[in-house]
Amino acid sequence: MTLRFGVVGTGAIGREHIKRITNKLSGAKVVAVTDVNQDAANSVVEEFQLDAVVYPDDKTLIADPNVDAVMVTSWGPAHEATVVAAVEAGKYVFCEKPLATTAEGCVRIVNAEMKQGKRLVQVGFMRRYDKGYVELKEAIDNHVIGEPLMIHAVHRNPGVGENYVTEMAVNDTLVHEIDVLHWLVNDDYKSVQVVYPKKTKYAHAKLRDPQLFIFETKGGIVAQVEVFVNCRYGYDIQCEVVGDEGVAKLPEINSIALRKNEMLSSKILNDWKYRFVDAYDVEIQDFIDSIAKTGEPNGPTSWDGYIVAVTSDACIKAQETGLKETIEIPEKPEFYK
Ligand code: NAI
Ligand code: ISE
Repeated sequence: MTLRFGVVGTGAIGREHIKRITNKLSGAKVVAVTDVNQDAANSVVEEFQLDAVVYPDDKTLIADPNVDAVMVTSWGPAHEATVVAAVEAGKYVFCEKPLATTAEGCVRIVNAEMKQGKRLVQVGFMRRYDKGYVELKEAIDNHVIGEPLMIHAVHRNPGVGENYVTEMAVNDTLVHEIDVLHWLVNDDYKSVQVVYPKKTKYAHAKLRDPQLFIFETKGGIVAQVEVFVNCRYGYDIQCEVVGDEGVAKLPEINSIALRKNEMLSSKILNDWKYRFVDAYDVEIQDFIDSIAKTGEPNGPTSWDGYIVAVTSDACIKAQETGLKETIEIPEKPEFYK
């Protein structure tokens, strides 16, 4: 069986995913695309020589009987409407983060999916497919480091545009840690506090940068996450879990150690598309394969997307108040267990 994708949003990551589905992965092809910028949609068909229809909008794309699965790679605020419409039409959905920009929006998606009676949606939390995070989780699950006590994590981007404001450190960037850290340690968040260190001279007026998020889980683990999106030197993701029997740390990326000019150096990447290239491949291949095998996607669910949205709301409140804010994680429905 070939899974036929319709792609909504042919910007940066939309093009990356179209490229990997077309040139690298197996069991799927892109048969339809749309973008509010029709030139972008047309150019992607030309660039990757796709045998695909260019639709004027998501509604007409979803209605195409040749589209089995909708890939949502438009801007975050547009995700909810497309995902709900696709689920109501009974289509599979691979949605990039965030699932929706509000917790209420995620609830509407969860309800629409439960009404269909089977899992249709996978959210693009690709770190769960990254080799380093998978090894870290195995070490934790196998009690190699004993009981996890603390997590130190770093999420650094070289720079951001003028449209990236303080809240986006949560909705656009921290969302990856919100999802992956509680998954790593099998625990739920209880509270969050935000501390603003001295501001970098490279951040514009509407952006506090860097920011430090301090989470506490129900089990008592403290996770501190630095988000620094104007670090200049590269794209740098770090994660260290401290246990009572040892410490496990995300490996550095594979690179030769260069000895030259009285220096010992190794490479640092500069973009998410390179740092997580393998993880994106594996996550989308898993989406394709599990639908072929079981009729349902197997990766992060709409419920996971909802939990991230609930946690993000508390983080944004904590950004505003400077106080320790409670995170109320709702009970998971049987459907998602
Ligand atoms: P982008 O701005 O490069 O591309 C978004 C595209 O969507 C644009 O071409 C825009 O015209 C189109 N679009 C917007 N609203 C639309 C609508 N209603 N219908 C059809 N097309 C629409 O943005 P980028 O970087 O590709 O991000 C897209 C999504 O992917 C975002 O939600 C972002 O958070 C997520 N993302 C995830 C990453 C990850 O590491 N998992 C990395 C980068 C982005
Ligand atoms: C981007 O949208 C991503 O999802 C990247 O993984 C993240 O590092 C970056 O901060 C976001 O802007």
